[in-house]
Amino acid sequence: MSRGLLWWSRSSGVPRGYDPLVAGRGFDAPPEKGRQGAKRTLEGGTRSGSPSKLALIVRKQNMRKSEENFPVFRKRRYVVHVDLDAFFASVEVLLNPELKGKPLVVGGLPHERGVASTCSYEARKYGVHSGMPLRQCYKLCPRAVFVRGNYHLYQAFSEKFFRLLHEYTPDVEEASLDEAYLEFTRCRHLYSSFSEVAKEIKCRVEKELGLGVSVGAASNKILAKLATKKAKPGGFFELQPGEEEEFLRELDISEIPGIGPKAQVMLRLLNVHKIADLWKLQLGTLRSLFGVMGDELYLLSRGMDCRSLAVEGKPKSFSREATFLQDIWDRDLLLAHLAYLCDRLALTLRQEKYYARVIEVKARYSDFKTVSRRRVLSLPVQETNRIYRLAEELFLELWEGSRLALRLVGVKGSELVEARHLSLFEIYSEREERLSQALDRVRGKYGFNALLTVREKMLSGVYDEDRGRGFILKTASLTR
Ligand code: TTP
Ligand code: MG
Repeated sequence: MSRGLLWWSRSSGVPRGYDPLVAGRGFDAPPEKGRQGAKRTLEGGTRSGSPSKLALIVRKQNMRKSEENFPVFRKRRYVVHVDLDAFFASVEVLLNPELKGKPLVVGGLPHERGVASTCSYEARKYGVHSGMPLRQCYKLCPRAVFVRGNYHLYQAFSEKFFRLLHEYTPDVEEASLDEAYLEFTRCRHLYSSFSEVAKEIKCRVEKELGLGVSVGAASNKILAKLATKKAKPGGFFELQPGEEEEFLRELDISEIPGIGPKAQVMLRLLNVHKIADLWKLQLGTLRSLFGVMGDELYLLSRGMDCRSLAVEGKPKSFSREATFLQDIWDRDLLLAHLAYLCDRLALTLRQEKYYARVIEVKARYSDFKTVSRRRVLSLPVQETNRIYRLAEELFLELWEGSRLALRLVGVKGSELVEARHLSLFEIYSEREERLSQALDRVRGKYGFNALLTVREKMLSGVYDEDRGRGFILKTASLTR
């Protein structure tokens, strides 16, 4: 049998060429001689012998990576992962203490379309989870309290959360609205004990934000994140060096970031359910199954992660989208939504001082089919009118042919740049820029909805308004 060659057996669904007897030898393993009976360890070495070549390469890589970022220290990294518990639901409970201890679903009312943004831990006992259609949540837990949610409020809590975290170290990666990695390797001399700092952060978040939080501490990002998962809800878990193998062994493969539902199906067909099962697969097998991702999977499953924190805080994109209360086919009403979302997106771009080089429009039909169109621009944009004109063009291109009812539209600005260089060959007028600046000034003083276009005004009859913040959409997106 040739190693590295893999083809599918129709009868078993298991790749032929995959031999469990050979599995367990790393890609770097020498031919069989002298290897039989040697038990593989997490580090890719053998219990009886020295670490394998792979382990040495990884260690070297780790060292080089950390040298780039932390030139002085060659010791263990110290990474803390912090994640708020049932974030949106916890904010709701904070505002309305009567909800405490009750199953709570955030995202809409039971009869409404759309999905749950999140739910309290009491609701999770019934099988309810984020992303589940609201009607299904209701079926599973009819006595749950359902709330639509207030996204502006969650954003305000999120900002306060990150401000607090930034007090402790300059190396903070804001991974999502309620989740961050903090690295203390660089400022290790400031603290006598890292676990004490991690615990202090946990206490302060609970006290100053009034929200439950879970904290994990380990020597890299993946282990810290998995430690937080173990600590949830409301706990602190620190993974000590040397404990990695035992910690990872029994975890389900779905815990590894990057193993999505499709990959899980494939792995489970190979009888790989736990992370320890994954260790038995050769790198070559993982490569055949997942391409370049196979390498990452091989390392992450062994708790090896040399990724540094994305601390610059530079976002990759900003997007705004809305799921409608009912499917919409009316062209003007669709464009009204699009205009409002573009307006919000443009405002964010200006507030964050970015220009977008790519504008993308997304539409979801009533049958959930999702389509998108994007345009790469030679002149990056942040002006409301420029963004809307482009978005309208893209939207009509993708929608007018079908004229089907839609359940969602969205607009995204990506490939962000901090300054734009005007081209000699580009016709450019400052008018739009000045108009946007004037718009921001008025809105800064009188609130977002103080100035709306006639098109946007159509939404007044559809949604409630928060004069300062705009319309209260059903699923306002807060993605960065
Ligand atoms: P998560 O941190 O994934 O979830 P959570 O904080 O609600 O619960 P956990 O204790 O497991 O961390 O997401 C943070 C918030 O992001 C969540 O409260 C709601 C929002 N969210 C969505 O809107 N849609 C989603 O699909 C998910 C996963 C989260
Ligand atoms: Mg959370």
